[in-house]
This record gives sequence, C-alpha cells and structure tokens, in this order.
Amino acid sequence: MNQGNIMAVEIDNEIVNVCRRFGIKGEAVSQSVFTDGHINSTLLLVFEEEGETKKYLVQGINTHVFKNPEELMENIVNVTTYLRNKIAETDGDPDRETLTFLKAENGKYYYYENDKCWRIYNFIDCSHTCNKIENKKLFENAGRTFGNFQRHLTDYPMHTLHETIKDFHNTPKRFDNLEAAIKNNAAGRADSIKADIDFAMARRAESGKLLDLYKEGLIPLRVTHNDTKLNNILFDDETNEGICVIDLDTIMPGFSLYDFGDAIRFGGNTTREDDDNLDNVNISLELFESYAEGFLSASAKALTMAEVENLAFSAMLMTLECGIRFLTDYLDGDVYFRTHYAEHNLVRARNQFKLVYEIEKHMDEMNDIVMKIYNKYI
Ligand code: ADP
Ligand code: GN1
Ligand code: MG
Repeated sequence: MNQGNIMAVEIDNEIVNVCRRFGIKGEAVSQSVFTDGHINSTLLLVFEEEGETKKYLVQGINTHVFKNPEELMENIVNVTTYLRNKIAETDGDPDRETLTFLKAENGKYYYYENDKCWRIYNFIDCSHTCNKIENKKLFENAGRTFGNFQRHLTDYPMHTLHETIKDFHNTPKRFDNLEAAIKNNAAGRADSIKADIDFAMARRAESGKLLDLYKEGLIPLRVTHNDTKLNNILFDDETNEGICVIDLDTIMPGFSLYDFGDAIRFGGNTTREDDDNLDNVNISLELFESYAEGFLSASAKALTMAEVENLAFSAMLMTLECGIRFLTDYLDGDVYFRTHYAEHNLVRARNQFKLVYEIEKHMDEMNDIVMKIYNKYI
C-alpha cells in the first residue's frame, strides 16, 4: 500500500512505449500518478506478463531543474550500486532497501522520447510514504533511516559525485537569488510581498554560519541526500520501519546538518508545508525529539561537536532557505516548483517563515533536547 497521494489515470500509450525502450514486456494493465513531488513527474505502471504482475516506477526527469541527466544518473546508479553491496554485507534485502534502475536500449539509464527524459526503476511493494507524522515513533524511524543512509555512505568516494544542482544548499546564494528576483520582478508581484521580503532579509546575516564553520574546519563535507523530506522514505507496511531512501537526485557532497535540518523543516511542522492557516504552523518539540533520537542513535559517534551544536540551528536555516526559494519562485512567476494554484508558492513561503519564527522562539529548548540525547549515545 502506498499512502502518498496517488491517483489512477488512463493508460497512456506514449508511456507504455517508453517502457518498451527499457525492455519491459507484457500487457500494461494500469497507470497511476503520484502527486506529491514538486519537481519530477512520477507514474506507477503495472504490467501482466505470463500470469505475473510487475510494477514499475516511471519517472519523467525535470530537465529544467536537472540539466545534465547523464551526470545525474551516473551519481544515482553508482550510489545505489554501492549501497546494494553494503546492504548485502549486512544481510539486508538490496531489492527492497535501495532502488534498482533499468537500462534502456541505448545502454543508458535514461531515455529521451519526444524531447522528454525518462528513467524507470523498481516499484517497492508493501511500502508506503507519509506526508504527515501520525505517531512519533515513525519520525524516530525516519531519523534512523536517514542517519543510517549517511553512515552507509561514509566511505563513498565523495569526489566522484557530480554537483547536480550547483550551490543547492548555499543559503547566502539563495539570498542573492532572492535579491535578483526582487529586482527583476518578472511576475510583477514584488510590491505585494514587502513584509515577507523584510522577514527573510532580516535573517541574511546568519545565513552563512555553516559555511563559515566549514571554512574553519569545524564541520566536514559528507555524502548527503539533501532532500530529506519525510515522503522521500519508504516505510514497510507491516513494521513501519523505514526501509528505503528514495528521491536520490540531489545526492552530493554537503553537510549532515542540511539533511537533519531539512527533515525537521518538513516533518517537525505541526501541519503540512502549504497550509495557509498560519495558526496551524508550529514546531513540534515532541517530534523534534523523536527525530533527533533516531538520527543521533545512528550517527552521534561520527558527528563533530560543531555539528551537534548546530542541529537545532540547521532546522531554522533549512526552513528559512526553503521559504526563500518558494518566495523567489513566486517572484519569478512559478517556474521551478510545481504549483496547484496561483498563490501556492507564496502560501508555502509564508508557512515556512512562520515555522522559522517558531523555531527561533524554541531554539534553547531544542538545543537542550539535542544535548540530552547526544550525551546518551557518546
Ligand atoms: P519527486 O522528486 O517528484 O519528489 P520521488 O522520487 O520522491 O519524486 O517520487 C514521488 C513519490 O513516488 C514518492 O513520494 C513515493 O510516494 C513514490 N515512490 C517513488 N519511488 C518509489 C518506489 N521505488 N516504490 C514505491 N513508491 C515510490
Ligand atoms: C522539492 O522533489 P521534492 O518535492 O522531493 C525540492 C526540495 C525542496 C522541496 C520542498 C530538487 O523536493 O529542495 O526542499 O521540494 N527539490 C529540488 O518541499 O529542488
Ligand atoms: Mg520526493
């Protein structure tokens, strides 16, 4: 079962033809679309072949965002191959605990058809994704899953990874982009959002803190996921354990704090990231504690003191950065994130800024929680 938003649609022959390019045989019996992601377009295709049912994830790569599919897929295939070996060594099930990509007839792991770029990988059955935490144990499991993911990749040759999106979590650069978008005012929306711009700009000075710590040698570069939204983990239907980390497009060298902070941004919010009722937006300290418990249980021993001391700060920074990105896209005329209505990016930005405000208010408590858990694991 998959609880992510999924909707049955009519079978599209164009998509079935794409599947043929990847050597998929049999009769297509259903097609569904996942509506959660903001970037790629994701479909589930089910085929019947000689009495057997086979399920595939068919994904249209957003080439406006990922401009070099060759490098993108090289990263992903190399990392998943490496993970397969690690998982097999520890008696895990590589077919379920990492993604397996199909090769197309051109010998590559992506295929252009009618100017669209496609990839196909195994659908992991009896799993589900979540957009909202129903019980805190699940968020602890999420923390452990992302913590283990990072741990598994500790010795991965980082220099071989391509930077699929340059300066992805460089928050000062994200501020520069916001400033440029205000000047350009492409969609004519700048005048109406002065208060939102002021809120962001008031925090510009602290946006380079992690980069400064890196320059001082206090936090290291690691192989990181960089998009640790809760719905980028598949949970086992029976056990609710996190089984597989998905959405691997942004695996790049980064700071562990990016992964921690971004997970809190999404899963620690008391409501969804596009709730327009700002009274609903708050940081759940209970959920923060659960995630920190899971994450630190898997990674505490490997972290530097500066990393530990900035876990709570990273939640604020990643939320601020995401808010800035939504606001920038609103100013640009919604050219990056998929939106479902005209003000969607503005609603998302305001939601994120409210969460920043709440995290700032609770920063001391969040730091205390981190230290309490950290001391248990060292
Ligand atoms: P996006 O970049 O658009 O977020 P994702 O790779 O995260 O795309 O996929 C979108 C959704 O599709 C996920 O949140 C999840 O619900 C579902 N999904 C993706 N990969 C798999 C898989 N291998 N098995 C089962 N469901 C999957
Ligand atoms: C995008 O692809 P998806 O929906 O998992 C975005 C993330 C943002 C997130 C906000 C490549 O993630 O960086 O944090 O939306 N991915 C990319 O929800 O930009
Ligand atoms: Mg995703």
